[in-house]
Amino acid sequence: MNSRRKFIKNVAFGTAAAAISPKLIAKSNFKPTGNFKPVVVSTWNHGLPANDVAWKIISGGGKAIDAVEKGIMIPENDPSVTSVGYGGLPDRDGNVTLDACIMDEKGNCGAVAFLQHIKNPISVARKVMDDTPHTMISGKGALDFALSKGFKKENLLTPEAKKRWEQWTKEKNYEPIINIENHDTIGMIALDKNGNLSGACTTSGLAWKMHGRVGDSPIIGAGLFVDNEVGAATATGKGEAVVKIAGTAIIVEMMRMGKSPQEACELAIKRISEKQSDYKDFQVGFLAINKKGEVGAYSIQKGFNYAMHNEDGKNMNDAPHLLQTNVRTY
Ligand code: SD4
Repeated sequence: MNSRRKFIKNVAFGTAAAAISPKLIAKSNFKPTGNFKPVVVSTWNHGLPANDVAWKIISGGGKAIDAVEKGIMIPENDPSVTSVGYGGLPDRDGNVTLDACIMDEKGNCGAVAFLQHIKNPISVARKVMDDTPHTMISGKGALDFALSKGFKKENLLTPEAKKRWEQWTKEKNYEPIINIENHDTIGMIALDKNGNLSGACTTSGLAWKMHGRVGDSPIIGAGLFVDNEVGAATATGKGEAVVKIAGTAIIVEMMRMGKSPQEACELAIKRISEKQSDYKDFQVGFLAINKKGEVGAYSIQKGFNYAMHNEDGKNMNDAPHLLQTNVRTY
């Protein structure tokens, strides 16, 4: 190697070494061993019945990836949950279009976006992960794929959701309201008895959205991210805001660098508030766990809650939030 190239190589190495402190390198190799404290957490009230199913699998020694898939199917199948699966509120043209993703302890992932007529998009996402070389399939391709895998084509627009859409078409006032229109996505993350982390996220997205709009929920690194060495995170709220900061990816990276799940969620919300000047007008909530089974949650506005189930039992928890008073009243 000539001396100039050698010099450049040394300078480049020196710069990289200076940029990454030994402390951070040590933290990034953080690998807790043994004695895992299994836990499952999910966004919002419908997380409780979803967690019941997931916890049964985990407490019986099952895998986190199966727990999150089966758990999340509960709100997908529930017509009273109006922002997930069957019964989800439609887009502005009256179509129910669904987004979902799933990620396992090996870093495998699968997602579907803009999927119509299939009640359990999370299971289609699982098939994308397990049976294809791809990570995301969308629209008609996702529907064709689901049908080829034996999923049933169904009408997902319930009479109640149709009524609400017809009501909306009278005014066509598209203004997502904090904690009402934005509140139903389920993100679930879990740690099983073998210390493996997995996560899943599923939604019908923002009510009355533009036809074809895809939010954060099916996007790995936005609505969901899992790294089995470190932790997992999921998001709810205005997807565009989450996508703009790669929300869950940065939370997991902050945990890798030594932040607790709570600190990491707070820093991600802070990032939104620093970069997005209209942050007071919408809601975003993050939920995270680490390999030690510690949990963190934080949102912009008041009102975000999450369900937790571990060996001590199950409960609902209100997340702390950035703004002390909601800007909107309703
Ligand atoms: C989206 N993040 O499509 C979803 C909506 C949501 O709770 O989370 N609702 O933007």
